Amino acid sequence: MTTAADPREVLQKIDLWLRMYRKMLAIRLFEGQVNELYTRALMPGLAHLYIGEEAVAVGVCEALERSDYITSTHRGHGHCLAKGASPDLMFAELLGKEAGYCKGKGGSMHIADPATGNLGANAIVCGSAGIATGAAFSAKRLGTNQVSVCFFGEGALGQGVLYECMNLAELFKLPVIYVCENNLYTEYTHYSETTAGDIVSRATAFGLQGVSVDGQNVRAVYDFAQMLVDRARRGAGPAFLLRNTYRYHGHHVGDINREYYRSKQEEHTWKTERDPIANFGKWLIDQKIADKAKLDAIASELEAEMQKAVDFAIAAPYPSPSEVAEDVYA
Ligand SMILES: Cc1ncc(C[n+]2csc(CCOP(=O)(O)OP(=O)(O)O)c2C)c(N)n1
Repeated sequence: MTTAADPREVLQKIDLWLRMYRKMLAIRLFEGQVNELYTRALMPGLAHLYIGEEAVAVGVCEALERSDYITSTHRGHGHCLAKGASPDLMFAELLGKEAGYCKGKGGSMHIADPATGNLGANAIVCGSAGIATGAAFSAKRLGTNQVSVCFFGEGALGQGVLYECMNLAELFKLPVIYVCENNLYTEYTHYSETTAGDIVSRATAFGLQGVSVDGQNVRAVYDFAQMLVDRARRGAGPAFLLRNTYRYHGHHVGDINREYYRSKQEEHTWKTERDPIANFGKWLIDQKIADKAKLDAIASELEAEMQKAVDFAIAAPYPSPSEVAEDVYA
């Protein structure tokens, strides 16, 4: 492998890379179980799978401290797990159980976990931009040195609130990073049909630092995220990070027949040539950081962990009907 001068730095990097591999795989296996729970009619409602996009959440969250903030979207399981949420409590939330992160009253699109700095998923497209920006504002005013990351899909580029937030963030030099996950489709429409011009220029026009990165390459995502997080922590202001990525499944778990808006060939190419986990695994093996047996052992461990978490959630009790109106603010 290519080495840095200091052996401790090399070891730290190896730990980081193996951790990122493990986390990406954990998200993929978690999501596979979600699809299974939906198919077996064990999960009420729908879920929006993040499979294919794992490198974005993991690369960004690895650059954050536990106390840093994130806000998430309707496609948020990957963000929650990458920031440190427990799969068992997430499955419990998805199944509407009392043990879930929101006592089973939020479900897939409303998972929040203040202990890991996760201020919440949000079913409203771009609904969390104001929350992430407000969190950065409070961090700056209180001098806590925290950074805030706002994850959103490219569909959110059509929401005016994003531009109000970026304008304010730049004026106040807030420690916030807007992470746009461009997975090419806003529901069933290719983004080129809804989004004019260059995406990053929309942020640089306000003076934000803007960067575009291959969202399928976790090392690149991490490196750029770390640079922007350090910059924000130093007080140099907000940034916009565009990640080009792809969702393998439909817009939601029920979106099975997709050929009227994208081809099977396109899906096949992304899955076979650009898969973030397979390609990173190959790289780890090429660099002799891990061998196939080690990666297989990680997979077996995670599969068992996810199965245990699902079993926990299935067996967990529902909240009592008498508290149906408790903890509900809308
Ligand atoms: C304000 C608002 N408008 C419309 C919707 C319906 N809706 C749910 S997800 C979605 C598409 C979001 O696309 P994108 O932001 O690119 O995220 P992706 O699903 O690709 O991750 C839409 C239009 C919504 N939830 N909120």
